[in-house]
Parts: sequence; structure tokens; C-alpha cells
Amino acid sequence: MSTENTSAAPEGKQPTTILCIGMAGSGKTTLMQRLNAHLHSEKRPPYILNLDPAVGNLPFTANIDIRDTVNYKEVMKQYNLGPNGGILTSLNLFTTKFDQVLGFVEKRASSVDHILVDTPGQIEIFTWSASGAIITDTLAATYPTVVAYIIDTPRTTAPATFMSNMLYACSILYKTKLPFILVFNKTDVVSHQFAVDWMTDFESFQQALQQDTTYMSSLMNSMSLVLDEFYSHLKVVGVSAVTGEGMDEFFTAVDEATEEYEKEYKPEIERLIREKQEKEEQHRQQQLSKLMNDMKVSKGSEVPLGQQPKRMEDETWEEEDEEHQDEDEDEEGEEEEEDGSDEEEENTLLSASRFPPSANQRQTDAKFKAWLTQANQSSME
Ligand SMILES: Nc1nc2c(ncn2[C@@H]2O[C@H](COP(=O)(O)OP(=O)(O)OP(=O)(O)O)[C@@H](O)[C@H]2O)c(=O)[nH]1
Ligand SMILES: [Mg+2]
Repeated sequence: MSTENTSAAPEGKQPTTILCIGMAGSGKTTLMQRLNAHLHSEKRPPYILNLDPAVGNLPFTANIDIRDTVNYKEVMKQYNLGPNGGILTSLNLFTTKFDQVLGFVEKRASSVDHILVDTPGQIEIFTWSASGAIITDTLAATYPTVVAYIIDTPRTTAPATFMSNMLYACSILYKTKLPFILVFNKTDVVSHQFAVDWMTDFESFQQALQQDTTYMSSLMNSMSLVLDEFYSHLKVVGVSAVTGEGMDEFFTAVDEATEEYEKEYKPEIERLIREKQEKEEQHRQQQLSKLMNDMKVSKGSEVPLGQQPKRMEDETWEEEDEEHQDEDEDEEGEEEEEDGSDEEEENTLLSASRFPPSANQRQTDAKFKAWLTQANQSSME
């Protein structure tokens, strides 16, 4: 895949990418539809990407739909896979074309404020797969990107379930390292106030935990201490994808998260990209000097196996130099132009000869040669 698009963000106005991630059935797709409708009503239509190959019906029209590129059921059949393997393989196949996808997004980037991304219901397929990471990192390196972690509020009222969901959110935050919004969905059924209380008041969560008498409660007690630190990095909103409640709060949180991205995440992402480029350049230079060394050993000709290259003998270096000196002296009377070109060739070889093999290397080579001779002899016997 080309990395052209990943390192250079397009100039001018930058839309914010909202990655909708959440457990199966938490309401990601319904919320995408609600966000789409809300933005249309404000005459700010978003650009939409659907990355869920297994979705039956989309309640909105996606600008780019993974289902147009890969047929998930066909992938399952052809590769003999189960549903999860089918989704993962479809996502992998789609990711190989993601630079083209980014090209399409880029064409519309200056005319939209938001890029909405719906992800597969099997959350781990997106969050813990290589292709999910490539898509997330590529988007985050190109546009301000925030994670909207959707939670099914009515199904999170038990302290243990709440805690598991928060731990999962925590792991995604540390994996993506992107600004994070906890979106408590389905507030038309249950208000998310209990969750806000638990997150802001440590004592109230402890009280809720005390009512839980299972063997898990002591573990949960310790885990809740860890999560207390995690909560401080989060924005929390309650929404209903069905009634449209909480849309303004959601977009306020998105704006704040975008600012956070610009201030904290973008410099870090740019530093990582720079570091990667420096490492690649270093590696290239190492390969180049290795090549120069090899050229010195063979002097541009093939070195037959088993025959010790001339320079492996200690004295070779001095002898060679002396030889060259003699040659130079012999040629002194010749035309100046010719001398100039000889000098250039000589300098190239000299720069390569600054890296003679170490004493250790020569010892290893000598051992290898002895072993090779012995092996040749025994095969002839
Ligand atoms: N009452 C209520 N139901 C909702 C809300 N949002 C989604 N649902 C319902 O929750 C169910 C799952 O919604 P989806 O939008 O398909 O959830 P999803 O996260 O995209 O599901 P997967 O893609 O399968 O993981 C559907 O029956 C929705 O109607 C909401 O805000 N309130
Ligand atoms: Mg969905």
C-alpha cells in the first residue's frame, strides 16, 4: 500500500473523523443514521464510510461501503471461514485498497466538516486487528480523528457489566491513543446519570459494588481504582439514537476532542512519522555501506566460494596501497585528464576500504573456510 497519503495531511480545512466503535448491538449504525440526519438538518452533510461487511441493511447511504468491494458471504465460502473470520478477511481485503479510499475522501475533504465511520459489530475485529489499526492510524495521520465509544446504557446498569465495558473502553483508548468520547446510547430507555455518578464519585461506585457479593467484587474493587485515573481523560455524553436526544452535546464533545487532537495528538503523531522516516533513512544508509563493503571485497567481480578473498590476509591492505602508489608513480607522465578520472575511481574504493573486516570476523571466516575444506574432503572420500 502506498504511504503517500498517510504522511502528508491535505492542506486547508480539515474534517474531523468520528470512528464509531462499540459492542455488538450498542446502536452504532442507528447512531450513525441519527448523526447523519442531524448534520443534514444543519446543512453540513458528512462523508460516510461503512466498514461493516456483515450489515444487512444500512439506514443511510454511505459514500464508501465495504460491501461494494468485498462480498462477505462469498469470502466465507471461498476461504472456508466462519462469520468472524469472514468479517476479518473482508476487512483485510478492503484495507489493501485503503490508499484509494483515502484518495476519494481527500477529494471531498475540503467540503465536509465530518467523516463518519461505522465499524463491524464484532468490536475486536476492528480494534485488535492489523487492518483495523492500519485504517485507524492512516485516518488519524491524515485528519483530526476521535473515537466515539458507544455504550448500550440499559445493558450496563450492573456494576460488573459497567466495569467490563469501561475496561474495554480503556484498552481501546490506550491502543488508539486518540481523543475519546464515551457515548451512552439508548438514554430514552435508561438515563445515563447512574454512570456519570459512578464515574465522578468513587464512593458511589464502591457502594454499588458492595451490593455485589460475588467472588468478583474484590477484584472489581481494585480495578475501579485503576479506572478512576482513566475517567479523567474522557468526555461523557448521553444520547438516544432513536429520539435524537443529546446531539448538540455530542457535537460539542466532538469539537473539544478535535481541539485536543490538534494540541496533543497531532504533534505526537507527526513525531512518530518523523521517527519512522529517520529509521528508514538510517536503515538505507546501513544497507548502502554494507553494499560498498561487499564491492570492496569482490572488487566488482565474483568471489568463488572457498577461495579466500585477497584482503583477508592482514598485509593485503598495505600491499595493495603500495601497489597503487607504484602504479601512480608509473603513470605520472601521462595526460592530466586521464589522471583525474583515475583519482575519482581510486577515491570510491578508498572510501569503501575504510571498513575492513574486524579481527573477529576474519577468525570466523577462517574457521568457516577450514570447515568447508574438511566437508569437501569428506564428501570426496
Ligand atoms: N431504544 C433505543 N434503541 C436503540 C437505540 N439505538 C439503537 N437501538 C436499537 O438497538 C438495536 C441495535 O442497533 P444497531 O444500530 O444495529 O447496533 P449496532 O451497534 O450497529 O449493531 P452491530 O453492527 O450488529 O454491532 C436495534 O434494534 C436498534 O433499534 C436507542 O437510542 N434507543
Ligand atoms: Mg451496525
